[in-house]
Amino acid sequence: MIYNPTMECLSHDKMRELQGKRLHNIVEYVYHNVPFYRHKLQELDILPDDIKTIEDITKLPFTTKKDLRDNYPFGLQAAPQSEIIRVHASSGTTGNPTIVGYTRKDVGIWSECMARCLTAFGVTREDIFSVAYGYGLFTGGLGAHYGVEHMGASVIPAGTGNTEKHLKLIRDLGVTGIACTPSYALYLAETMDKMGIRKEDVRLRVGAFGAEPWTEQMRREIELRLGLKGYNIYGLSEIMGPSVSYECQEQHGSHINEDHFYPEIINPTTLEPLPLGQTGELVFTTLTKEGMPLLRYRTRDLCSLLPGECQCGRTNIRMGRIEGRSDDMLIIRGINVFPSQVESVVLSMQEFAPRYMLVVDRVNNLDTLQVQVEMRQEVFTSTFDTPAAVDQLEKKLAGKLKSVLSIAAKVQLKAPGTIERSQGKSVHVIDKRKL
Ligand code: DLL
Repeated sequence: MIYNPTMECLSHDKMRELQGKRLHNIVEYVYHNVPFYRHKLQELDILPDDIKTIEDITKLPFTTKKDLRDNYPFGLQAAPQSEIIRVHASSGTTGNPTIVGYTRKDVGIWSECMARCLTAFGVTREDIFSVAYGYGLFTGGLGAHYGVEHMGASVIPAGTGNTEKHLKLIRDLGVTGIACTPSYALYLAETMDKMGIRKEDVRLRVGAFGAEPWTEQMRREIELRLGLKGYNIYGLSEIMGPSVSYECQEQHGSHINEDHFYPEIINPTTLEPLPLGQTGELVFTTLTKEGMPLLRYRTRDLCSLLPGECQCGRTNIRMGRIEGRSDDMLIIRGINVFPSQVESVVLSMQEFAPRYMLVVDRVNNLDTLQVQVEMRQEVFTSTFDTPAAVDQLEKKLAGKLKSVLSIAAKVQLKAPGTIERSQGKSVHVIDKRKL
């Protein structure tokens, strides 16, 4: 089944024509409604009427996470506040999160895009679908939730945590589909083992997994242990949230909802567009968004756009798996974490030297984060013999980290001079996960 055959199977030429029209409209819209873009376009001597076809996109300026940060919180919002009905936020590189406002039309388009994904995964109105992405500022929970409702399956808004209760519901209600991070899917499998629930005891048959990188090997393990078929779903809050792209039954790349999100691949150093099939940085332009439209947003995700047609009948272009990032963002339990966020917390506390290390690992299929920090000499001398004082200091730092990162980190205080110094570029992350 294809949810919206008109848009998902549009001929290449018709799609380019539609994208060209929409691009012109969005440039006109931001020119008149977002001073940031008006100034950028004026600097480049571009008027909205100079953008006529989709090929003209290369004339437009890029937008970066830094631009969002510099214009925190609402600087890039195009719609008046009275039209914004939802606000989400995701981690920024420093203290400020990235704020994204959605109009009613945006939420409608998002829900439809999500319904397209679920339909491609084989979900129907008969399914009972559990959403176990985080609900809240993160786009995963509400984004998936609205999509399930939009297509008419039954949604169970499980959220994260409460895993045993959730598994009981999965078994007792005959839940057939689940949306969560791939690592949480593996954690569910572990917990099932502990609770003595066998995969034969549950009716799960389809999983919508994304929000973090995962491998084919992880897919096989999840499928084997939960007895379902796992599909990749990709997205980012700045552009929309989950549903920017999705796998079909062929599982050969993910189709992009390119009538709404126009993709380009660029060389992250020269910023030159790269041909189909080559790996580079993925860039998106939102073609229809009202709340916070973005021109040529640099996602920092590295991947390629796949040439050729898909056997499933959809014509919208496919992207390969995310192969890495061109910045230092980590994704820990589905949450984006920048080492610079940890640095800003460490630097804000007198007790510590600016020496820290993030150690990321995966224990029993759950990501763990340990933050090692060197104490200043005088603090070390005064607390060294007092375990209670060390404990208190660890708790203080852990509390501040939790509020900035939104995930718990285990803190380990170190004696001065004990965190390894690197010879070249300083290293702040040891990632022991094999992804
Ligand atoms: O993770 C939105 C989402 C929610 C996608 C649920 C899929 C499912 P952010 O928190 O803004 O939004 O994080 C976006 O996560 O730039 C990628 O680096 C990474 N990412 C998201 N989906 C995938 C995926 C959501 N399927 C960042 N594979 C993106 C690999 C992914 N990485």
